[in-house]
Amino acid sequence: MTELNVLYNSIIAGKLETAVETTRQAISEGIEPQMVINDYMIKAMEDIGQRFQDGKAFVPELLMAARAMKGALDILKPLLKGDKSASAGKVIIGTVKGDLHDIGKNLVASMLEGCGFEVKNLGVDISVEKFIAAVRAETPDILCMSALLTTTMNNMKEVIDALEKEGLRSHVKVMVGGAPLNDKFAAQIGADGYSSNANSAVAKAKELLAL
Ligand code: B1M
Repeated sequence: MTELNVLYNSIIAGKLETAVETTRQAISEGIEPQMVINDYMIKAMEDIGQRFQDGKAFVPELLMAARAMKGALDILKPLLKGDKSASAGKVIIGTVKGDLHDIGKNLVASMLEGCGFEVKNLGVDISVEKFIAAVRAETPDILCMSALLTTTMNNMKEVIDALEKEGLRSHVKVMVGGAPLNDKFAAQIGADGYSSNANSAVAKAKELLAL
C-alpha cells in the first residue's frame, strides 16, 4: 500500500520524481484522487507556506514544492470526474494582475472541467483589459478570478467595475476565490459568489447557474 506521507514529504522537499511516482502508485492501487489532493497535496503546500512565513523556507523552496505539486496534480487531473449529468455552462478563469499563483486556480479549473463545464483558462497575471476582452470574445456564463496575495485581491474589484462600465456585468456571473478572500470581501467588491476550495467552487458555479 502506498505510503502517502512520502508524497506529502516529497512535495515539501520539492522532489518532483518521488511525488509523481508515489501519485502513480496511489492511483494504481485505486486510492481516491480527491483524498490524495485534499489530505496530502494541499496540506503539504500549506505546510511549506507556513515554513516560508516563519522564515524557515524561502522562494526557491516554494518554487520547487510548487513544481512537485504540479507534477503530481497533472497525473490526477484526468481522474477528477464529477457529476456530468447537468448540462453545465462556460467558464473563464484567471489569476488577477500582479499574481503568479496558479496551483489552486488550476485545481478549480480541473474540477469544473471534470464536472462538465467548458473552461477557458487564461493563466496568471491577467490584466483588467485581458479579462474584459475574454468576456467579450468568449461570452462565458461565469467569470472566475483567483488571487493569493492580499496586495492583488483588490484587482478583482477593478475587473468587476470594468465589466459594469463596459455594459457586460449583467451578462456574466462573477465568482472569486483564493486563500486571503472570504464571503464578506466577495460581497464588498460586488461578486456573485465566493468559494474557499475547488469542491465548493463547483457547487457554487452550479448554484449561480441554477443547475
Ligand atoms: Co507565494 N505566497 N509568494 N508563492 N505562496 C503565499 C500565498 C503566502 C501566503 C505564503 C506565506 O507567506 N505564508 C504569501 C502571501 C501573503 C499575503 O499576501 N498575505 C506569499 C508570498 C508573500 C509570495 C511572494 C510575494 C514571495 C516573494 O517573492 N517574496 C511571491 C509573489 C509572486 C507573485 O505572485 N507576484 C510568491 C511566489 C510564490 C511562488 C511563485 C514561489 C509559488 C507559486 C507557484 C505557482 O502557483 N505556480 C508560491 C507558493 C507555492 C505559495 C504557497 C506556499 C502555496 C500556494 C498554493 O499553491 N497552495 C502559499 C502559502 C499558502 O497558501 N499556504 C504562498 C495550494 C493551493 C491548492 O491552494 O492556492 O489556496 P490555494 O487554492 C485553493 C483555494 O484558495 C481555492 O481553491 C483552491 C483549491 O482548493 N481557490 C479558488 C483558489 N483560487 C480560486 C478561484 C476560485 C475559487 C476557489 O474561483 C472562483
